[in-house]
Amino acid sequence: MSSVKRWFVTTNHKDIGILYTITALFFLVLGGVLAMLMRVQLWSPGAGVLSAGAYNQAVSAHGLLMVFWFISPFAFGFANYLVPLQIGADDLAFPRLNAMSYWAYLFSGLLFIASFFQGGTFDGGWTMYAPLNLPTYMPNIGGTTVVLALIMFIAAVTMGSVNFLTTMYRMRAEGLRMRDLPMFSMSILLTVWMMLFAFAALLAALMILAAEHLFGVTYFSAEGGTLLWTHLFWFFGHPEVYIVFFPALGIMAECFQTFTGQRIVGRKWFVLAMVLVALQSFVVWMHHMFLTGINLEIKTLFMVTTIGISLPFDLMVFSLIYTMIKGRIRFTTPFLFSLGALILFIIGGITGVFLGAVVLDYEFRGTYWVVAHFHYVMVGGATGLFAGVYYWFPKMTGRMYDETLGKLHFALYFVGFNLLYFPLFVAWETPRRVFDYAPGLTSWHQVASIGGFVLGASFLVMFYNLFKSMAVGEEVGDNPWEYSTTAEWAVSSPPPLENFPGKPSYASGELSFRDEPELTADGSGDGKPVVSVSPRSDGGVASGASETSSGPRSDGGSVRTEGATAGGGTGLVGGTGTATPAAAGTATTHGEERHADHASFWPFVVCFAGFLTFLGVSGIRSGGVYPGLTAVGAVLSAVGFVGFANESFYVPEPTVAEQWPFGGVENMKLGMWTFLASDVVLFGGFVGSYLFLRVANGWMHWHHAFIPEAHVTFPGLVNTYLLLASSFAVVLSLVAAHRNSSRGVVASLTVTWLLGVGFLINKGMEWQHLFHISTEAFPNGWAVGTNVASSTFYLTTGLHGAHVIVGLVMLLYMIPRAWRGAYLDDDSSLEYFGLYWHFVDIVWLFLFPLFYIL
Ligand SMILES: [Cu+2]
Repeated sequence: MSSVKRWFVTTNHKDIGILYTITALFFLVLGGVLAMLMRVQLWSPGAGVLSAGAYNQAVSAHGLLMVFWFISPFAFGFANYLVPLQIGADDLAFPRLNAMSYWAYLFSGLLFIASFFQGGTFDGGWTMYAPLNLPTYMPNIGGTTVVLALIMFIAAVTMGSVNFLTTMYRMRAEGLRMRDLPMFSMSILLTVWMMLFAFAALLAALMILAAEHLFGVTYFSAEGGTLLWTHLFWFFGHPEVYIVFFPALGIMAECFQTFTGQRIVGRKWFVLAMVLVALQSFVVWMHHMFLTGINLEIKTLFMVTTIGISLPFDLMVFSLIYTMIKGRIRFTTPFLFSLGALILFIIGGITGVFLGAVVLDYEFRGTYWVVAHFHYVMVGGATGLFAGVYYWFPKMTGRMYDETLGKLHFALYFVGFNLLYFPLFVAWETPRRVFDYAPGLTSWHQVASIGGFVLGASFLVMFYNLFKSMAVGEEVGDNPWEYSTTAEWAVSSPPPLENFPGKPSYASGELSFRDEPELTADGSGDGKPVVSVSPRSDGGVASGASETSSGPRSDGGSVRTEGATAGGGTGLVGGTGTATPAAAGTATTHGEERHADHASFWPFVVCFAGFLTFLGVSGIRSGGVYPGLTAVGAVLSAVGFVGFANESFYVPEPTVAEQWPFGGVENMKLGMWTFLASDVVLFGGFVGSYLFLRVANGWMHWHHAFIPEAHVTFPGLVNTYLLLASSFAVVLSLVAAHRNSSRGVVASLTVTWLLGVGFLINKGMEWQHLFHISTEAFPNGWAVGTNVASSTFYLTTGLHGAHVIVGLVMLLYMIPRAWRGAYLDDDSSLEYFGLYWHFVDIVWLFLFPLFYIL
């Protein structure tokens, strides 16, 4: 395969990790250039380098690009590359979905860049507050494109989250308990859990916003609408802080262990604290809304939860500090970046408590105090990720970076960062997001601007170092770090395509590799055993250090054999270190063969088609090339999905793996569960918005003033029966499959399909009728944008209808297959479809009373 083509078709997690990392660095540079433009403008009051409008665009694009397109995808690059290695898996659970996640991410970023050329990009700030985010204040097509780009980005995040959760729960090496996950993998686990729910809430907000731009619905311009936006946004936005920071924390913990030769002190408590923060992050969002009219009792409650979240963080900080005190520090570049991240985070955390307190927040809100605090936390997180760049560079490239240049990068970075942001605490009276300020603050801003340029320049050193080292750096073996212990260091650098020589196992208490009969594509298997043994232990234990190796291992450190009786230990090779490079070589060759038929072009096609479609939709109301683009994109999407669905793509599930607590659940089923969990939050966002707006507009007033007489219960009731009957038909298809009756399966699926189509026809007739009523109160019909009630009705039931349509499309794929006799031996596809279909029905059971009866 040619090397260019390889990157377009790869589904291997390591390749995708590299693609994610490089793409994220590209967006870092883009966001960084915008930031430098801002610092030039702020050199002196009224500098006049940027116009007010251009400054607003620079601020907004910088924030959005850094928060969404740089920092989390950068962490996802490491996660893709390392999590399967750390947990002993061959790849992620759904490799094609993983590739699709990357391409959706890339094309969403390109969509963002396209927005700059559509008369101006989004200029309402990265928090996108209503009503500034509405077309009234942002008539540019570019503003709409950014909303669509974010929606596409969330699609990427959701695919990634579902994939990582399934992988980490179902594909761990034998004997690796959840609590013993290496710190980085643990941090990614918690990150993707938070992502799954937080981004679904943002998706609800953005879908509504897109509908305001494209169909003229009124949510955020209605009574209570601006407050609704802040609720939706910050329910996502606060967890996002930890989504950004957790991967960095995981890398810091790994680096602290490796470069102090000391296991994290109180590892169990550290992990517990992270879990607490992840949970608590969802109940603190209102501290962003202390200046609204929410009553003081609720504000106080949220002050308590907010300041309370600093307690588990204190525990983590002390645990890291004690790890340094107890260990012997080696001041390598990754350690320096980890330590720097810790220092920045401590400053960011302390200054954040000021903002979490209601009274102080009244003073600091909307000032540069917030800017400085926020950057100490977020860029503190980025600092931890740069530790990861240096830490894993030898693993990814097989070569060592230049330590002197690495330290120079750190020195410039750390000095530049503090010169940039510390003065902003002093100059805190500068108003946020404004391109001018009072003359008395000039000198502080000039120091900050100089710091900004030093910080920017420090990356030139990094890029030079990495490029040079990739070519001529000293070659390193498997493990250049004396005390690193996680499993990625037990394989060669860079790792072979299939990761491990044989089956990784922790059953003996240490990492070893089982003989594994090589599987052929159909899974029947036979062939030469691959033997390799490495005397390493799990992540979390820095057993090389004399302090720890002498004492008994406690809690998270030791790996016991939980449920490891499976296989009875046959073929397990003992724990003496006789790693065989030859065996690893065999595995590599073999891996390439197997990898070849694990390539797929369709993820790229589907996401490129999505890019065209979204770009077309952004300007569809303004005509020109846009409607044509939309049509081309839609056709190509259909081709892409059909190609994707019909491609034979074989991913074996591991035969022996640690799968607590999802042992009896197949990967697909767990994937479907986690996806539906995020879908629950999406619908929750829509239903919550409806309830919020209805209360804000008067619960009963809503019915009398906004809804016409013609809106009756009957069509909704008919639809309830149709959907319930269709769910029953899906159950019958499973019964038929058990009875080995393919005609039965076809018949019941067809009935399901017909009932679903009936549902849509009935709904279409109802809508058609409502659109065209002509009464005294609604002379022009009751259309999507007529009022807030019609908006919530059409949009929420429309989202549900779209779910029905997706289900019907799935049926169109399944019915012909059932006709050819599929699903009789293996009815799991019927079951997964059933999960989805029943979910859609259950949602309707909530929507029906809310929108037709109450
Ligand atoms: Cu917050």
